[in-house]
Amino acid sequence: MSPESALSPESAPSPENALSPESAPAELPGFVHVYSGKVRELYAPVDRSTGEATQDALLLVATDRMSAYDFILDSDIPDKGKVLTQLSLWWFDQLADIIPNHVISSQAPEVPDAVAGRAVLVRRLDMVPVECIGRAYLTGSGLAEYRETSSVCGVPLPAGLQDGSLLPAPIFTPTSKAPIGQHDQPMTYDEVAAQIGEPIASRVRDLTIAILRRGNEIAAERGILLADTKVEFGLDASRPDASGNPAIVLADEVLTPDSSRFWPAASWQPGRAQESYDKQFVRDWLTSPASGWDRSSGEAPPALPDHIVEATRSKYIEAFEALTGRTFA
Ligand code: PZK
Repeated sequence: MSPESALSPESAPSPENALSPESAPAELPGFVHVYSGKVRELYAPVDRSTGEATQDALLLVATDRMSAYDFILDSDIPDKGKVLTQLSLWWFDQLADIIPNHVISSQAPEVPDAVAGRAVLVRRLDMVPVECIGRAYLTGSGLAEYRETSSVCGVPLPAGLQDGSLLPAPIFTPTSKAPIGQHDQPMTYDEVAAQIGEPIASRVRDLTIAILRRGNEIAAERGILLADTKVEFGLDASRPDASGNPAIVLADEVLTPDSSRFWPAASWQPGRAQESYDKQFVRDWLTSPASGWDRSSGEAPPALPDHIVEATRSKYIEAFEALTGRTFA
């Protein structure tokens, strides 16, 4: 994923193609479309008896769309939506002892056949209005901020860190949720606490770090580094915790290549841009003379040739299989 969009997959759609006909959401009988992200769609189930949208559930649908350099590409990556949905579901299970998640069902009959494998019916939560980002390695917007301030989101860091450096300990670097088309803004922990209150702020901070640590422990066994990740939390008032407060629930997708940076451990080398597990072929081709595309032109990139689409599809499947130890069916 492009360095600056990896952690904000729902932000900054290209104005050129955001409203193009091919990105119009599919009609799903029994559901009403409520929101389009860059690469995903959100629907609400229609209550059979009232004919109204239900208030307690949502259908999250992952498409095969791919973004690179802040553009949604014209070429879909076959099976990308399924691979990322199945990976996210696998991670929810790996994290279940750390935090409950929003999944109600990932199967029929709750999930319609038209989106089988790439959609999940989830509990509708009161979303925590902060992008919770954890970083184990320094890169992207975190690196840019460090070079200007020696800190990231108010967290001071030692001198001498480079692109890709392992941080002394994982850090919480939250951002505000920007309106679509704009980039999310860094926040300090104190700003988060002022916005959502200290008890919830400290819990989402600690949970974000715990998820990042667990993700890295598991990825390390498979030769993969997890540089950083964005997670989203919601509050479930229908599930009070021991103190009677709404439970904090893990929402959205988790630890996928669209929400996280995965690096092959074997080629990790601080001091340069790291190889991206999923997008390297796309980036290399788009920035090569073969594409005829000038990144600085502001124009939308061209469609990808079939061999780049196929190589990219293979990388997503390879990441799924390496991390989960399962075969992608
Ligand atoms: C929610 N998004 C982002 C995801 C999109 C956009 N469990 C929940 N309850 C209430 N709201 C959300 C969730 C979740 N997850 C998630 N926006 C709202 C998003 C997928 C597709 F278009």
